[in-house]
Amino acid sequence: MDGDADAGAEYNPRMRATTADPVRAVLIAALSLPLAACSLPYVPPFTAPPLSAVARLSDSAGRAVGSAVFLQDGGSVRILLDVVGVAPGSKGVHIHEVGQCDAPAFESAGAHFNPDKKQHGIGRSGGPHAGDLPNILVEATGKGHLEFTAKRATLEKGAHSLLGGKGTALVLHADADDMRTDPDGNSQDRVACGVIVRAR
Ligand SMILES: [Cu+2]
Ligand SMILES: [Zn+2]
Repeated sequence: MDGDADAGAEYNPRMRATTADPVRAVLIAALSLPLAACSLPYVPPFTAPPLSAVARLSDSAGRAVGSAVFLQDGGSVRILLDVVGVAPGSKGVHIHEVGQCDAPAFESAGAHFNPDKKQHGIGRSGGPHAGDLPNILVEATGKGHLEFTAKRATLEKGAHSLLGGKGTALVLHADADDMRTDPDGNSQDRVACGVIVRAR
């Protein structure tokens, strides 16, 4: 187990001004917020930070087009996704069941993360997949932001863990997810992908 002193140094707020890494900046900012579900606030070095993970998304040409932070929030996972340089519009985004992003088609990421063998689509009877997320709206500037709490996922151990077995990946699609068509909401091509990895 890592020493608490190390954890305190790693998340020292004074580092915020010097970091140039957007994932790290978002993570540090997020960890600085009080998390309602936590019984104790994160006070380095006295209490441990919540479990966290990150994904850096690359498109089919290998260009970096976004990043996501995953924070354990009680029995759920809070997800904060930012994309840049993406074609505008509403786009499907899901957690897929294999932590492997082989360009250009990203088929290596497999199907949607679905440990409970449900049907696809948020709000659909018989659904959703644990990896189903709302669509992200990408503005004309090519930027988009999504925040969502995945209630059927965890960063802890178990069948719903995003960090177990073959791992998982966050995948952005070309089109919107209709939230009713199996298996992928008719969201078309996989345009970007990032393996979800533990942040520390
Ligand atoms: Cu997908
Ligand atoms: Zn799905």
